[in-house]
Order: sequence, then C-alpha cells, then structure tokens
Amino acid sequence: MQKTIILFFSLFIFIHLVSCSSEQNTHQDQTVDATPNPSKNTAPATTNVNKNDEATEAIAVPQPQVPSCGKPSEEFLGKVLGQMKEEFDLGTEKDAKIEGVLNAQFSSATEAEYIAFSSMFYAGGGAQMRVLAKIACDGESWKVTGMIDYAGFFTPQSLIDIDNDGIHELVEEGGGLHMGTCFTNYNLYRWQGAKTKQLFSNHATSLLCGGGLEMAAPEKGEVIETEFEMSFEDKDGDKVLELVEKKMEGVLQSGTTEEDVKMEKTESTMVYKYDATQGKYIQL
Ligand SMILES: [Ca+2]
Ligand SMILES: [Ca+2]
Repeated sequence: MQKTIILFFSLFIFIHLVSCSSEQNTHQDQTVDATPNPSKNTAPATTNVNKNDEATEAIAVPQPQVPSCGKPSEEFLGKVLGQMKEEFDLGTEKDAKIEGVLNAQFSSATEAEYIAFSSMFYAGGGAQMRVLAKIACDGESWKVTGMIDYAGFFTPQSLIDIDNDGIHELVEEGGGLHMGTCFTNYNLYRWQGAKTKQLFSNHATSLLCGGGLEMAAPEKGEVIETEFEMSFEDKDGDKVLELVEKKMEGVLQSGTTEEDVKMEKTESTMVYKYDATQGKYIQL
C-alpha cells in the first residue's frame, strides 16, 4: 500500500511538471496562427508526421478572410470564461482562466474562427480536463459557437487537417491513473455545429504503474500493458492522411510485482484510412 501511494504521488508530480511546462509554453504566445496548410500538416509532439511536401505542393488552399470582428478582445474572452464556468463545473480550479487562443478553421476553409481553451481542471472521477470554446464572427462581433470538454493538452499541434479541405480536425491525447491502472486515450474529432464528431479513438492501459499489477493479479499469458504510437502519413498519395497505429503489447510471463515482472513484448502495425462517406477512420 505504501508503495502504491509513493507511485501515485510520483506520477502526480510528473503530470504536474509536464502540465506546468505546457502552461508556460502556451502563456508565452496567447494567440497563434494555426491556418491549415497541407504542406505543413501538424500533429502532437509524440506523433510522427510524414509531410509529403512533394505530393501536396500543387494544391491551392483557400486562405481565410480577415474577420471583420478583428481579434477576440480580452473583454470578450472574459465572457467566454464565464460561459465555460456556467456550462462546466470547473471543480476546485479557483483560478480557472483562458490559457490560450488559436486561430483556426472549423466551419469552412475561408471563414476565420478561433478556439479558446481553458486551463486544466479536475472533473468528476479525478480526470484532468479543459474546456474548448469555438468562436466565430457573426459579421459584427465574436460569438461562442460551440463548447466541449477536452482531456489533455491543447497546442497548435492539436489541430490537423487530415483530409486536406482547409478545415481543422482536433487530436486529443490524454491520460491518467485510475484504480492502479494507467491509461492513455487518443481521439480524433471534427466540429459538427456546436459539438464534435469522433473520427477515431483508441485506449491503452498499463498495470505497471500505480500498483495495478498487484491489484489485478493477472495470470500468465494475459496482456498487462498496451501502448500505441500514432502517426499520420499519406501512404497512397491521395492527399488524405492515413492514420498509422503502432501497437505494443506486453504479455505476462512471470512475476507478481513491477520489480520482478517478466513480459513478452509483441509489436504490430495497423493502418486506418479516412472514409469520407462514413466520416471516420476505418481499418484497411
Ligand atoms: Ca479537414
Ligand atoms: Ca492517403
């Protein structure tokens, strides 16, 4: 039990340090241009992207119009934060704030929009969340046109144009510790009006942190750890990014604690292709 507590706090401190580092980065530059550009597809730091510059160079991407509303003002962002607090329980986060604002396109390739994201807060169940607010100019002033909760960090790399239509999709990567098991979630979304549609999702778990192995007491042959490494790559040259999933699995051979555990590791790769008809990634 003592070890479980130590492991839990070690993990908490680690998550906190990463979170602080992320906050520093986003504070330095509050408003960032994240205009989609197929020759510069972006992805999270942990994701490898094949830029395939040669294949995408010839494509003309419509540039968003400069919005007649100018940039969202501090006063307006204060109202956005108020709306976030109304719609979501920001928990014990007393100093909840707008952590950053990014320029993006979510409705059309030519309509400038912004996305404002809150600082992290603890939602029910202990998961770390933040709120994303989509902001659009109605011709006269900025309006909040959608709001979702979002687990994990949010950076310019969280915006990616997977199908080369000039409209951003959102990559969400988050994780935590629950009942001795570490988990990592990977989701890909697209805005649909005020909410989002999920285009892809996977979920990895590990019993090798937080004392999960002792609690679950798995038998030989059971998978005790999965990891996913996700990357985007245009494998067939059709200007739409495939999602490449490298999966690692650890199968228990012997041992009952994190110190004496022996695993057999297997690795496999899966490629998912975006199906525009269904509006989601499907296995090839
Ligand atoms: Ca897109
Ligand atoms: Ca492709």
